[in-house]
Amino acid sequence: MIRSCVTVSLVPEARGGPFVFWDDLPAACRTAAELGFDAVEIFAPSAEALDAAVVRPLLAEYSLQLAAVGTGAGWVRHKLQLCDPDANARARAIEFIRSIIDAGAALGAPAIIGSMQGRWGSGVSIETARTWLAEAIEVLGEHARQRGVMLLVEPLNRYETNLLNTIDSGCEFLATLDTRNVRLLADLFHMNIEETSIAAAIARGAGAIGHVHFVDSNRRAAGCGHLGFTPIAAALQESGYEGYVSAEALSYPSADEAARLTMAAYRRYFHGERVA
Ligand code: LER
Ligand code: MN
Repeated sequence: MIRSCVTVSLVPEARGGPFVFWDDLPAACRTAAELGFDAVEIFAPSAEALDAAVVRPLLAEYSLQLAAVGTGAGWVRHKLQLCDPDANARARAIEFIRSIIDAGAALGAPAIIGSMQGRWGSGVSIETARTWLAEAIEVLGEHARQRGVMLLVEPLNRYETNLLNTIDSGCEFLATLDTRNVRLLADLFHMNIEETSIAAAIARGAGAIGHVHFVDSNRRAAGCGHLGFTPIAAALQESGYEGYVSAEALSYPSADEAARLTMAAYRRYFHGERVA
């Protein structure tokens, strides 16, 4: 069964970014639970912000799962990324991601590598960047496996990376790895920029997709842009996808309204319900 999830950012530097709830994890969990979400996804500033002693009781209080944790704070706060020309900076990027993997794993959640994949350029060739990215994901994928969770790698649109932009490029990348512990994150916003057909890309990525960012063409809540969700939902269901569709959307017109609209779209497209 495909389950519902909503994002919470605890990263002040990410303000204005595509997250539904902000800053207050207990309040976000309360609203998510009231609206019927199965899980939350946390964009945390550091591993310390994911302290299991604090987060686990909160999730239990509201009967929520933790679907995933983001690592992008390594980029937005510390300008770390896996293809930095400086070997020390690459090592720090790996350490930051490892710390988030550990914190997420203690709560049963996989970590996401999106913006931390970095980019080639500034003296780094595309071949070198691909080699560094593969070496890092190999090590981090196995690290996650030892902690009992998957690792998620997210293709991003061309304005955010020049490495992994499509589900096909993600599948080709995974095929070069020895580790089998890495899955792709299919973000419908990025896909709406890069894919010829979102539904066809999902079908080709069957089995490789481990998480979905459920959002519309303009990064507002699903149903508030021009994506056609009927074929997208059908492709996910027909591909046997059983993970979360997680609202990584702008808190527009407000956080509560974006969450409410996402839940209505989730019920409509994944459960066939007609909800306002
Ligand atoms: C960034 O655009 C994004 O989609 C995030 O999920 C990755 O850091
Ligand atoms: Mn995303």
